[in-house]
Amino acid sequence: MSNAFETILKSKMSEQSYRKIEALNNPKVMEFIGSFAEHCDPASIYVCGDSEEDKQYVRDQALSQGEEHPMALSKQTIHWDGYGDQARDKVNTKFMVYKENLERMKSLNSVEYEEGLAEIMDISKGIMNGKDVVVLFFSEGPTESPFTIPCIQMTDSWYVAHSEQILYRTAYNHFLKMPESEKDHFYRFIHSAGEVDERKCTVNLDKRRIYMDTQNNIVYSMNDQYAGNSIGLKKHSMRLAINESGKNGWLCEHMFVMAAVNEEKNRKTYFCGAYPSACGKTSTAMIPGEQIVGDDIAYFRNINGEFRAVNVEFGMFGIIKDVNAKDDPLIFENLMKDQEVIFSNILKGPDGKPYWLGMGVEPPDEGFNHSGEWKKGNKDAKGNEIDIAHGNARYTMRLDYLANIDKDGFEAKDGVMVQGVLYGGRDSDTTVPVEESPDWKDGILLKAATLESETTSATLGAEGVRKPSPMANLDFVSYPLGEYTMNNIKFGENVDNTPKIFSNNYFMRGKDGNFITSKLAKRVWLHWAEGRVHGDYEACETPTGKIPLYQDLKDLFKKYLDEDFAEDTYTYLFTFRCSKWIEKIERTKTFYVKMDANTPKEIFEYWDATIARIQTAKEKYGDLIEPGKYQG
Ligand code: OXD
Ligand code: MN
Repeated sequence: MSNAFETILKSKMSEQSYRKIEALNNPKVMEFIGSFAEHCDPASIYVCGDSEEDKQYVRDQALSQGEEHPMALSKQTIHWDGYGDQARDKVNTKFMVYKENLERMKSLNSVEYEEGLAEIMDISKGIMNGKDVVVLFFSEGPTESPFTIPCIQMTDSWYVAHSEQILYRTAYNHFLKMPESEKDHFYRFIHSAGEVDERKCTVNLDKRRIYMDTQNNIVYSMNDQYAGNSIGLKKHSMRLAINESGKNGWLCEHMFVMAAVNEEKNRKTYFCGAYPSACGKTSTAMIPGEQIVGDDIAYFRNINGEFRAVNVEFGMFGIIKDVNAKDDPLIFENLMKDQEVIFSNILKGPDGKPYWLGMGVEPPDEGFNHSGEWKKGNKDAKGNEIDIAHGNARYTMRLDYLANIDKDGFEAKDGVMVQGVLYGGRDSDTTVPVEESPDWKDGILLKAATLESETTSATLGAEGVRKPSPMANLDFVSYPLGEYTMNNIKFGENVDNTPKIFSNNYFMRGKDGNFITSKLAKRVWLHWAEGRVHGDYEACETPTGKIPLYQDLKDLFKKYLDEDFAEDTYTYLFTFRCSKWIEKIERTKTFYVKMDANTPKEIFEYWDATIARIQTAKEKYGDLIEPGKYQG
């Protein structure tokens, strides 16, 4: 195939690499790689296939180029992002929007298309100068399946390439087999860490930009390394998929996929769940005794009338803080084994071992961490003492190392059939630990759209502020929130087997300010939901849904935790708090108004009708309605 970029690509590629892209016979691939080879001007370009040798080459480069460092265990490595590049940069992550779409997109962080393109092209001009670059082919979801979205990543960071090889399925062969009619449809990600210092960390953080072109499915990420900013396949691709799914009647959600296992009844029930950062998402997906399919991103499709889901990813990029032998034994045990793990932004001790916050192990007083050479008591430029590790430090690891992986669900090309969807927020005084929604639409508008949380160290900025988090997906929704909310309603209503929706709240506090149940109680709430899916339990009504009966929870606490669950604890936890709920819905309404996000009138009418119903209930039963008292 002769092409306009042949000369430049041949000058930067080995013959073998050039042959690999030529074999794809795809002008759009050639154009993508060729045009950025010209514009960003790397020293060399390596094209990765799916082979084990290619994977090994990437790992070796990540070490030899100094972006990763060896640990005491031979297969583990560590990477540090720059001190100011430890979380997603929300301010500089923008949608590039054509003029005619600017009005519709005004509630999202956007830049006019030509202006954004000019800025990012200016920043990226020659940015890869002197660097060795790698091109990789991946698939979101299983390859060659109804869910597959093929993707290409071009990056000058071998840490980014290595991370993606752990986190996603490689898909060079998928690209090779693409039929002519599909050759145009893939996502493109161009990334550069930009100029790096002697620690191989990005220098020009003031020029950090993540610009997303959802109209042409391309994302430009410049001058960053933190994976949430740099890895195309993760949150950038998610925004492209949310946009595409919104137009084509499927969904991309910020959700885990898991199986609740009921051994007594010999059944497996698939749940998906969305929880804002630090609200129990991973720990729910990892409940001991259940099985995990994925921990972060799910695609939903209507396949022959069935609500089916896949985990988009192959690995996990998990928050490591508080992972310890007691609270997260399955993950902890894997982080202690000699198998492929990339640690990021934790401490490498003088013994070459990893140390992090909440590890449950006494850390050394010195070593290397995200600040460089570290000693206990070291302060940063602002005078703040530097901890042994960052609160948003991570581990990158294959999911199938986990003993609790649901192998069938993980590999299934048609995904798994979902029967329950969980939405969990963090709230100390309003929502009950588990409540079933009367139907799908109620679930989206009262459980999903009303989700709230507190900010955590996963994003830049202040911690501990209460904030709205509709569907736990706000950072990634790439078209107006009101339209997205309607699409969620439509998707569930259009399948034959609409799942039940449940809310979760693990953070209700008692009168003394302490949490009421142990972390393990999640298993009980999940198994009540599992039983409800199969019609095993009766429930009592509240103005917003259905809650468990005391006796069923008492039995479940005994069965799963061998604990006695007291009736007064049940009454306290499951009391319906009228004023608190009205305030919560009012906050949601205010937020949707503030977002000015094409929210249909019927959504506001629904919330007003719910508030009126709660108000009537309050007049009839009082502000606090104990379980069993409400009769509609
Ligand atoms: C993540 C995030 O890292 O949502 O998954 O920030
Ligand atoms: Mn996430």
